[in-house]
Amino acid sequence: MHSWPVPHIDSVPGAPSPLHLYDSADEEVKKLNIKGETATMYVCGITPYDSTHLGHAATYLTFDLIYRQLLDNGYKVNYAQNITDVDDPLFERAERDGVDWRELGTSQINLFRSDMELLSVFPPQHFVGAMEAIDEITEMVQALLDAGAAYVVDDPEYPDIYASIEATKNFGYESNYSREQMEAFFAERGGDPERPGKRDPLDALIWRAHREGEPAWESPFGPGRPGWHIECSAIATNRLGSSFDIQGGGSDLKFPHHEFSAAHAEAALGVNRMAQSYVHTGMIGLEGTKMSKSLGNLVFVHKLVEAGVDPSAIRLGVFSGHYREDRDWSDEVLRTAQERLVRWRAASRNPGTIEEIKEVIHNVRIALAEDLDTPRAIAVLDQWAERAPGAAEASEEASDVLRTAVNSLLGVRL
Ligand code: 5CA
Ligand code: ZN
Repeated sequence: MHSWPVPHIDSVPGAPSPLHLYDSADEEVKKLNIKGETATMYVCGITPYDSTHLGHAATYLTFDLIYRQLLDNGYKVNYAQNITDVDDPLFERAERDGVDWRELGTSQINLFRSDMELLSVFPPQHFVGAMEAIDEITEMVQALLDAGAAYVVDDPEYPDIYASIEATKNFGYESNYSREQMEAFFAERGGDPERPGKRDPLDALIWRAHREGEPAWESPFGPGRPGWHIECSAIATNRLGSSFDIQGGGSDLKFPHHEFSAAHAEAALGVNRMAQSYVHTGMIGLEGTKMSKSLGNLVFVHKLVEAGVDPSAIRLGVFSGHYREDRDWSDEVLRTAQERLVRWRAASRNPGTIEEIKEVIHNVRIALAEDLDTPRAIAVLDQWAERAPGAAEASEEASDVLRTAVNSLLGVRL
């Protein structure tokens, strides 16, 4: 599927700082160890039944910062993202609104693309819908069956296929959750612990046999549609290889989704660890409650922009908190970001000497390289803006360098 245009950035003078990120599996901040000249990143994409809200935007903005850090460090980035364009929430919403679920998906994917473009988010080179990936998903289901890692439930009417939680020895390494936590999250987040015929209540669905009224695709094991986790295992590993650098998404995907995506891929492809780093963003809420489509407490990117909000202010608002913290979006967060943008823009017209600016950029880079410490990077720029105008005469070179750095590293246009 086509994605959206690549934002323009220029290279930033001075030395980059190697990127360190918190890995949920190893539970520590680690230096990314990239082999060769290309970093590989997969980020779980949207389920397109409602428009992009600030929560989704914050997650994709976080991985956009990672992308920009990798570019600054001289790497190419091979980036893949899925679209869960076949799933129950889509069918339910389409039914409720009396529209075709495919049309609903298409319209929301279009909105997502335009929101990402408005926010100057780097697009994935591989933007792949589940429907486009049916063949590769059925191949992986077959590989799991062949390896004895999956089984068909004993139900002649609905012969669904499940992957066994015992298929990989290190299952659980990604989330580090206890069995109790796994059971709670599995039931809460789309799992079916009560399904009769499963060997373990936590076994995950990888192929759902056709039900009346649901879309279905032919496969060697009968008509049906893919389970959720295997969609990401197949789309990621077929584009990035059986082991890649970063698997990303919101913290709500830590379990079961990322645990099973990794386990399915590892069992099917015979690797120990699908991703070097599992990176999770905190949940954005509104007045203390997680923003979610099912609750309807949403702030939409395109509505803010239509109301005249500068996308750079949205980025600054999101980056004013640390990406791993659950945090609220509010009018106050937005107002503070808008005021900051005005101050920075004024300061960038007379920013100080080129030496001062290089020091500021160095400190911004160091903050971002330490697990994307955006609050600290913003504080560095706030201090600079307070001091400027420092020089007696405006330096065009200093203005250019400062604007280039803020645009390239943070995606904020001054
Ligand atoms: N299609 C699946 C992933 S394969 C999915 O979770 N879709 S989603 O539309 O529900 O979410 C898209 C991305 O936004 C996911 O990475 C999810 O973790 C993230 N996300 C959802 N809600 C929030 C929120 N309130 N704050 C931050 N990130 C969020
Ligand atoms: Zn996913």
